[in-house]
Amino acid sequence: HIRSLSKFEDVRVEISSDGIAKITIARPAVHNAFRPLTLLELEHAFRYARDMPSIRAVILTGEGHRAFCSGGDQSARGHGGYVGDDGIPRLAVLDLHVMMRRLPKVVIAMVAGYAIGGGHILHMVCDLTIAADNARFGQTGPKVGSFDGGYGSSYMARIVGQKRAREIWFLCRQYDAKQALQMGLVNTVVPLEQLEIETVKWCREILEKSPTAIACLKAAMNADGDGHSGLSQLAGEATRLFYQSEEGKEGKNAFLEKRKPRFGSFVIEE
Ligand code: 2NE
Repeated sequence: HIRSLSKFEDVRVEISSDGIAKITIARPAVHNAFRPLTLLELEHAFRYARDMPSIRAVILTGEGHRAFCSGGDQSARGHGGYVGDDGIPRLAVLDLHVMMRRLPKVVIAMVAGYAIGGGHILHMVCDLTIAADNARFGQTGPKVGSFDGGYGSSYMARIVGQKRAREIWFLCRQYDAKQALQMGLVNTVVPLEQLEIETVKWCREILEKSPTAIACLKAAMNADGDGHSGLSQLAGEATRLFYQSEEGKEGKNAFLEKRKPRFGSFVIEE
């Protein structure tokens, strides 16, 4: 895992000693637009963050101060999707959204400069967004022949309301950090030079809290919007806790020891 992370071309992963993973999209020449390789590396990075128990919070950001992310790299856009080295057109960013929502840890978008198009949706899918005062937000899909009808539309409408979401998509305007704060698109706005300090401060406050409570709350807040998949995420948290109980272990041990399980002593406490 660690070796493969260090070989990344488009994404940088840094991990602090207190358990914060900082994932940076590093393509500043194109305002951190993502190509298929970028998404593959982001998937690996988020999987790593999920699997490492020592990682408790994740920051997603873009390199430099000019952009968080400008969405899909239009030069990689082919017939039916974005085409990487294997020649297969994909919309892999949609899978990344699901992965970020299913990560049982808090993901914070740290946004300086443009969060535009698919880059805007990436920050929205994060649990929290800390914006610098130079941040600019917006969609471009109807201008550049694209749209995101998944989280990019319905989840956006849940955040900002139906009228605003329709305005954002149908007019393709840009909004500054103050407007984004008023719409509830971001959690706070800070001067650019304070951005990383403030984001780390939020992470450290989260690190002091119960990881299980946070994982369950995230799953609960996703559950209504994500249908069966959301319920499965929430129920998965319950299963994970059950596996850790003596009752859960008795079932497994009885099977492996080829005997009847002894559940008689377990009671459901009110
Ligand atoms: C972000 C924005 C508004 C910034 O404008 P400006 O004027 O400050 O910068 P400029 O000159 O446009 O960009 C700097 C360089 O980055 C490249 C530009 O082509 C330019 O390159 P050079 O001319 O210096 O060589 N660049 C910027 N964004 C890029 C991109 N997305 N792909 C490839 N190259 C890009 C302005 O740059 C802008 O509007 N960018 C395009 C935003 C956009 O339309 N993104 C795609 C939306 S669709 C999407 O993301 C998507 C989806 O909707 C559904 C599924 C999957 C993806």
